[in-house]
Amino acid sequence: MKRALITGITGQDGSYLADFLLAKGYEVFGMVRRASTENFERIEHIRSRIHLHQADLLDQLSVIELLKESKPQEVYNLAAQSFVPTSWTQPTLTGEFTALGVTKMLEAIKLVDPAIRFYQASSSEMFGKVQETPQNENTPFYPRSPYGVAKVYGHFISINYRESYNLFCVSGILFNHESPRRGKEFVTRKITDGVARIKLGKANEVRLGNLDAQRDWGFAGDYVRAMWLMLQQHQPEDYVIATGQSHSVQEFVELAFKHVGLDWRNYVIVDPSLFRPAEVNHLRGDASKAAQKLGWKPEIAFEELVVKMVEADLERVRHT
Ligand code: NAP
Ligand code: F7E
Repeated sequence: MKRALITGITGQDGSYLADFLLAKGYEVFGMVRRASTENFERIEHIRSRIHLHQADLLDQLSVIELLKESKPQEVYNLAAQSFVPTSWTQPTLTGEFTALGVTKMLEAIKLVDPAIRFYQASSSEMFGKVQETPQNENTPFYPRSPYGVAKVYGHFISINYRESYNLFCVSGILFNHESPRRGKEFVTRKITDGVARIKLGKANEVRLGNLDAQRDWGFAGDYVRAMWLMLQQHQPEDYVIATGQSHSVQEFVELAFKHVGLDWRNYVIVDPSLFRPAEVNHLRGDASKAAQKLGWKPEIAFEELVVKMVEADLERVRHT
């Protein structure tokens, strides 16, 4: 039985990856940080089938002990401060988790078992003010937030440990991916949660920022499959994972409201306080390398994703 360790297992991607690896027959270990109340909502359904260990990416020794205890063959490093606006209000902490945390895990791997295969959760936010469209593995980075800057560090330190110590490190440059398990502060989930609450009479409006921003949105369940595929290859390489299509925030809003028979103009308020100090206006990825080498392609299209998220929020709000 193969063993995998997931950092960030309580997050959106960690929970889908745990589902995926369990279905593949893996023994799954998850790193969780101590909190005054447990935050295991997304992994409640598999709680009895996974092993949870307390550690923190900020604490080097705890990460070393975690590797010694769990003895994984694969480590998926998904833990990070992942919300872009918070990276402006807590830039140092974001750098410590999202950038230096990667080095702490790599150092632990080098020390405990250099044969471990390592996946780093890189991000399309690294492209930021895009230098070409669509973006591929060779597109230069121009991050536009402290989060994006921290991810560029995590990306290159993974490449550096691969080249310096011959570790099997891969970096998945994943474009935005969403699901009913997406955190409610991210724009897609904020919209679908708002639509459900408005439709069911529990809210009158949803306040949003820049409706013109465009993203290449896919489904998280499809994207965790790509993470696994990257670690099964002979050579460690980096891959862009994306749908190749981009849509504006306004298009997402329109579709979500239309699905429940409402006109979005009556409910959406544009709130300038939600605009960002520096915006990433337009992202669109080219995942042809992943298609060719990994045989990966997304299965859920944009419209289906919007409907899936609205339906899940309607169901949840009805029962709360
Ligand atoms: P998420 O839902 O925000 O989950 C983040 C996870 O990291 C949570 O489990 C969180 O634990 C954990 N974490 C944060 N700081 C930690 C620390 N110091 N020590 C231990 N755990 C810590 O993020 P996601 O959407 O699943 O994304 C997964 C990863 O992919 C992140 O690295 C993100 O930056 C990256 N990424 C995401 C996307 C996307 O569109 N979703 C695209 C590209 C890259 P708590 O539950 O305790 O807070
Ligand atoms: O914003 C605009 C906002 O916060 C998307 C993270 O997973 O994906 C995510 O980062 C766009 C931005 O995601 C609101 O200005 C408008 O242009 O959903 P988001 P993100 O910043 O793209 C990348 C790939 C990651 O790696 C990150 O970890 O939507 N927008 N109005 C809004 N955004 C939010 N959050 N809230 C609004 O009210």
